[in-house]
Amino acid sequence: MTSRREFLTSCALAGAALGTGNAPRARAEQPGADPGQPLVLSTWNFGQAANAAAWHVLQQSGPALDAVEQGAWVPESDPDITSVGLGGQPDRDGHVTLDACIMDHDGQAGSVCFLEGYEHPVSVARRVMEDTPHVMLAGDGARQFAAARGFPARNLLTERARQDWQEWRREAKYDPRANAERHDTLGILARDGEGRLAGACTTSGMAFKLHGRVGDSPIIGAALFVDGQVGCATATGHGEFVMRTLGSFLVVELMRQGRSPQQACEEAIERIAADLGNDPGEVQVGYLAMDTSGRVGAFAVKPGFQYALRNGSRDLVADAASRF
Ligand code: SD4
Repeated sequence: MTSRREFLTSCALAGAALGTGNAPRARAEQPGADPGQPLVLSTWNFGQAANAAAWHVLQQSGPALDAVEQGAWVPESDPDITSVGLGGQPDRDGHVTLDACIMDHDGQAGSVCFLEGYEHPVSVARRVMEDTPHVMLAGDGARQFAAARGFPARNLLTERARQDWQEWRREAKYDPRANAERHDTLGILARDGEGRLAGACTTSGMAFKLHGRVGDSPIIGAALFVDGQVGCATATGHGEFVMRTLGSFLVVELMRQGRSPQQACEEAIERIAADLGNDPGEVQVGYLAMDTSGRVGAFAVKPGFQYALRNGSRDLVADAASRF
């Protein structure tokens, strides 16, 4: 007996092989960096500003870990980006709750989830990584930790986000919004001049989510994974689909087995697409990856996913190819 998943997987792979049906729209390798040169990649077009901050660190021979943290600060502090940090849209009950993580080239990782009232969750995550024997702190514990480490508390709910929330409440239906059209999570990956990799991910998550909902962004292996000997990957979009397939870990493991970053991103998206049939509907997931030699991959469930790349000669925003 063939399961639905096996059936969809075999149809999708047959379609891709024949170049018919829902075959990926493009399979070109993405531009990368010259061997040995620094490189920074970020999700979405707002990642270009994050890349600029990260690039500043890399240009001064700073470590990739500092670069991704500094890059993540940019959307975290930007009140006009309504899906990260200050200005992020609140949950169903009006709370801005943040998820973030950071990972280093040697496998060290730190994470916070369901954190309220601190503008830079990525830095709180870094302190979890560097100052504690733990990987992840949640909710009130994360908040107490941030306070104890001297991070300044701040109300992150801007007037614009509050108005959006009130408008949503007036519609009187409970329908968490995945805010893909609002250019969601920042995932940022960097390689420094020493060849060290690092990554970070930061978000306010799905708009108007259930209070307490945690997405993929703080989950090591879901929205971020770094292996200094292989490569690194990050994810954006509908976190539940990324969490169920542990997408970034999958991308890095596929690179370990010999896939290029592009092939690895496509195969990880295929795991998700196999369960979507012919129509992804509202579902969007984008993966972004680089390997230790500076090759880059990017692929999404459907059109619209952009990523930003910065290296010595390029500073660009590109459209990722997609499965549908
Ligand atoms: C999450 N991937 O929390 C993040 C951001 C998001 O629609 O919700 N995007 O799932």
